[in-house]
Amino acid sequence: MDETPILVEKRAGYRVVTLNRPQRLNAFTEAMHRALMAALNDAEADPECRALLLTGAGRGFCTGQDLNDRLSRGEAKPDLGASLDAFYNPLVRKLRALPFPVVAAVNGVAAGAGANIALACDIVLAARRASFVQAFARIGLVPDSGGTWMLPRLVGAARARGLALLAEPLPAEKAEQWGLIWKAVDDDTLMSDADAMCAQFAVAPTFGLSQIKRALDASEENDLSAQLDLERDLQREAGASPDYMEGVRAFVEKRKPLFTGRKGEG
Ligand code: T3D
Repeated sequence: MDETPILVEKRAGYRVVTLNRPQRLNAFTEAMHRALMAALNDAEADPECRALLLTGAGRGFCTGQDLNDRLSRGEAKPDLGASLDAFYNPLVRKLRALPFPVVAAVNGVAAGAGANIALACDIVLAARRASFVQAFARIGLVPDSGGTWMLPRLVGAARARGLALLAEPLPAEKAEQWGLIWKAVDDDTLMSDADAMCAQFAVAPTFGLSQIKRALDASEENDLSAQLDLERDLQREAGASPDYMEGVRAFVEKRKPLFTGRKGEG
């Protein structure tokens, strides 16, 4: 079952990365963590890769840590802090820092760290059959992989507390209504919708989009004055990119822009 825990497909300008342990609803083992991080590093190093689509094989997206894995290896008292340091935290940091948009296509249940890894992606599309479960409280744990940081910011304090303490599944449509995700879509159009979005990103001004990611992430900590300074710095760099000039020329010439995605010289 674990021979290829991660599948990678290269498409024109983007990659599809599939969590591939469907019999366990794509729960994480160490091998899957290592393969996923390798796939993300590989995508980052490829200048042709301008977006990434993350999804799950089978009927689930991802159910977080594989709860059988350590028991079956006889690990009675694992250090979960060490596990977060080694695997989950670097994964969330990497997803946030990738210099192109990451789209999560949540095809089914997303539970525990699986839910929060989806939420760490830039855009979350979810099939109507999907749900998001902060399953941690059911087994005496704390929402991790950024859950306690993202939930209150996305849905507000009251709903964050309810989701974390009650650990009830939140259906995709309600997740959209609450602002937890971008959109709930029909089950059978999820992948074509996510593909279309990545194809759009694959011809977008990628460097500019990476600056947007940086600005929005920094805004979580900055006051307005610091954010204005950051916007100035990022805008200076974006304005020096060839894609900015191409965008302006295309607008004036009433044609479609042809973006390189690159930062440009200097
Ligand atoms: O440990 C650390 O390193 C620290 C980090 C922790 C991060 C975490 O993610 S902790 C939270 C771990 N995840 C969970 O607690 C969720 C466990 N899963 C569930 O509660 C349920 O599977 C769901 C509510 C998500 C879905 O329920 P349902 O009824 O749709 O499916 P199911 O029958 O429970 O699951 C189908 C199979 O997948 C089943 O196996 P079986 O009986 O057919 O052989 C089930 O055991 C397996 N499975 C699902 N999730 C996991 C899993 N096996 C191992 N680990 C899982 N997380």
